[in-house]
Amino acid sequence: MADTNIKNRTETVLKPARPPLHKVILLNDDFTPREFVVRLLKAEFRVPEAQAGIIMLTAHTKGACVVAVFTREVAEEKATRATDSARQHGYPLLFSTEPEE
Ligand code: TYC
Repeated sequence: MADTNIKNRTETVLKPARPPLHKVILLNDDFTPREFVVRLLKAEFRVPEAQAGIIMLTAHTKGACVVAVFTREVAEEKATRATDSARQHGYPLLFSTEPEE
């Protein structure tokens, strides 16, 4: 008969590791208008008006603020896209990315 004793068997099920997340960070500058920052956060990151205002003010007062977290590729793409959009409007606004601890 086949081995029917299922006692004492162990099985290791390996789950695929979750990809590490990266933060998109909004940096303050002295030139970009507040309203433009809020508009860009809403358009590029789909952040609601109230939250966009809080993120903008946090960056304005503290120097930087985390906007959102994504996989590395998506975070870099969104940061580049948002920064490019600011450049196209003539503003020095900068978004950067860094890995989440
Ligand atoms: N500091 C800018 C001003 O006073 C506004 C601003 C806020 C710019 C946040 C960038 O990430 C920023 N016009």
